[in-house]
Amino acid sequence: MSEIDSLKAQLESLQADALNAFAAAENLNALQQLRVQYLGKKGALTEVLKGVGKLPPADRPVIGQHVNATKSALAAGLDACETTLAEKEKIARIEAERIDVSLPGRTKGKGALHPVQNGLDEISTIFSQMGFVVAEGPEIEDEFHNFDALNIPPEHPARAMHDTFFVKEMGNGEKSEPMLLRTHTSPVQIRTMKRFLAEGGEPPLAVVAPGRVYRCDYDVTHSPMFHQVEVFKVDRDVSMAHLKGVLKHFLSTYFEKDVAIRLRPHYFPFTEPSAEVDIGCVFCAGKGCRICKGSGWIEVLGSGMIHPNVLQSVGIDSEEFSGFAFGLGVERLVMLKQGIPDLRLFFENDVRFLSRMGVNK
Ligand code: 2NM
Repeated sequence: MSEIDSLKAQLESLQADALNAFAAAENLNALQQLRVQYLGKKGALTEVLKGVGKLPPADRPVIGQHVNATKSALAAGLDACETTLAEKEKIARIEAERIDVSLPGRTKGKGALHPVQNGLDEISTIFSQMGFVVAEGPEIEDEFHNFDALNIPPEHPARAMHDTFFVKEMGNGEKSEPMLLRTHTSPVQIRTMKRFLAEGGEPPLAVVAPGRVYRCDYDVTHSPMFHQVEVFKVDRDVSMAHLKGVLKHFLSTYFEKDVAIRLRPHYFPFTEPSAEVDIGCVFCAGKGCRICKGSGWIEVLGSGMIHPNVLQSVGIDSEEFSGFAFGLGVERLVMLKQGIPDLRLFFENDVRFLSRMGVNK
């Protein structure tokens, strides 16, 4: 065989081997290695080209054409295999990353309003819809606003250490004054009446004061921190009849049904006369059950006509004006409305309770 025929045969068999190898490559990496192996600087084709140099110059262009044709064939084969493999790898990757877009999303748990906070909002809203103005005040109080102004004299049992949390005295030296955590929201009422008058206001004045209060008391039915709403209205000729009307409307709105109410004589230092208020049992409709201890009535709040001393202490003429006032415990009302059996559930922060009783707004 002539030198030129031998080279042609080498090129043909190289091309056949290469195209077979390309087709058999399993992935792009393997194909890249084959590209180097056949077309690289030290590759198989370069090896054949070394033989061309030994040919007589006249034969070189002929074999040159063959070499170029082989080169093109290999490049075309590589490109075709590369396209196929790239497509195959893409499909494999998509398969591996397949997700079920119809699955429900993973959401973060949504927070909810604490049932007591919600009760506080519901109660305040009912009163503001009746025209009472919502007022807030400090939780750390002085003895004047928490006690003296409310006709609670220094020797009154409510001022004893066992009921009130005292905090560090305010001020320095001679002018220091005992400070305490408010035991009710009445000091807010006192502050509001004083501010209203100082700004030149004149009754009528109707205020609802929601907020946290503190008493040194802890058992099954008492928490050292709880929530109160206190309400008052001062005007000319305000009477117990107005008190009863507001209570009846409030309690029927809150419990979402026509509830019976009953006033029983009682004593509070800041009201005279004073009354405790019962509602017809919301569980047995007055027939008598475990919740109302067979009486058919449940005590829900304390009330009365604001004591003349209280009106005078804020500068309201008790000869000209009168007022009703009442105060309620929010936890107790929420327990009755939602059927919550134990006060402590409100403060344990058990997520099972909170997610069941929490309110989404
Ligand atoms: C109660 C019972 C009776 C009351 C009195 C006042 C104020 F400041 F206007 F005089 N606010 N709330 C009051 C009256 C509170 O809670 C059981």
